[in-house]
Amino acid sequence: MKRFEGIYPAIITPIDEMEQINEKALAQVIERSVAQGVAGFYVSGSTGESFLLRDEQRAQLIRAVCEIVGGRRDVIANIGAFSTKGSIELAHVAAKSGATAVSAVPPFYFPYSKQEIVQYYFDIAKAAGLPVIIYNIPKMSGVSFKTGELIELLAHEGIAGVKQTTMDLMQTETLVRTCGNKAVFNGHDEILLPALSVGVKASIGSTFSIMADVFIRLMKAFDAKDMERARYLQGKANAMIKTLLEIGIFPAIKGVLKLQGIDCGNCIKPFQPLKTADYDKLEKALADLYDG
Ligand code: NGF
Repeated sequence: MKRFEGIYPAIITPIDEMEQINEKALAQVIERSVAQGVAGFYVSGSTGESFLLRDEQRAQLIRAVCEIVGGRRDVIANIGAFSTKGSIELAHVAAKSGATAVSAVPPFYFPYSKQEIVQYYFDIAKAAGLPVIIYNIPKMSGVSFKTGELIELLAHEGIAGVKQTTMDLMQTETLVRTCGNKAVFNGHDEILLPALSVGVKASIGSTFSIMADVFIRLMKAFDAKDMERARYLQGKANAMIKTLLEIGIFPAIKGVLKLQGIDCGNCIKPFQPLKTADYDKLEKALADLYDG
């Protein structure tokens, strides 16, 4: 079973004024993260505005990320779509493009039974030809897995892990302890340090695209048992995350990237462009992040 360890940016999708994917900016975001030492990338997730992209754009994005990364790092592609068939089609794109694994948000909007959701994952695992990582994000998907349900899903040989975008650290701890050979990813950047303390080894997050260096140093401090330093770095990151959340996490991340010299455009409408006052706040938060 493939082991996943380290920091995985959930990458944004750079777009131009026509809402077409800007592959040049995508390459810049990826190269900067590779240089910072990330373990891999999570593409076409929430941060990538995947549910605002057309199907062919999601396929284009997955292909482009795999091509740019070129096997140097892991690529996990979120292929979760409204239907099982749609998810499997994207999984085939990911497999052909050389992705390391696929991930899938549970089917949402319609109220499915747990049995239908479990079958959705089993169907993907059978068809994908790649390890499958469950995307547990109750706040966005509206699907709340009980811990026992996740354990049951993780027992399937095709399911390689779960991405825990939840503050429920008790659930995360139980999964780490009981599903030994499966990957349990932290999914909330603001609780990376507590997640490490319950045994998590890998984290997928939106803010890693703008400050992977801070989180990589945090993980190193944790491994070196330097808790004071690790807490300091989590605090620094959290002050930035507070500002991002106040402005709106995804538009704000694109705003920071612009300030850092990579213009990724705005978020797809109905998201609205940032205002000058937002950029002022982000500029200050960035300066605070790197002072000392
Ligand atoms: O933005 C959310 C929504 N979660 C992301 C991350 O889990 C999204 C998290 O990094 C992701 O992995 C994806 O793009 O699919 C937060 O933005 C961060 O912790 C700030 O709250 O829950």
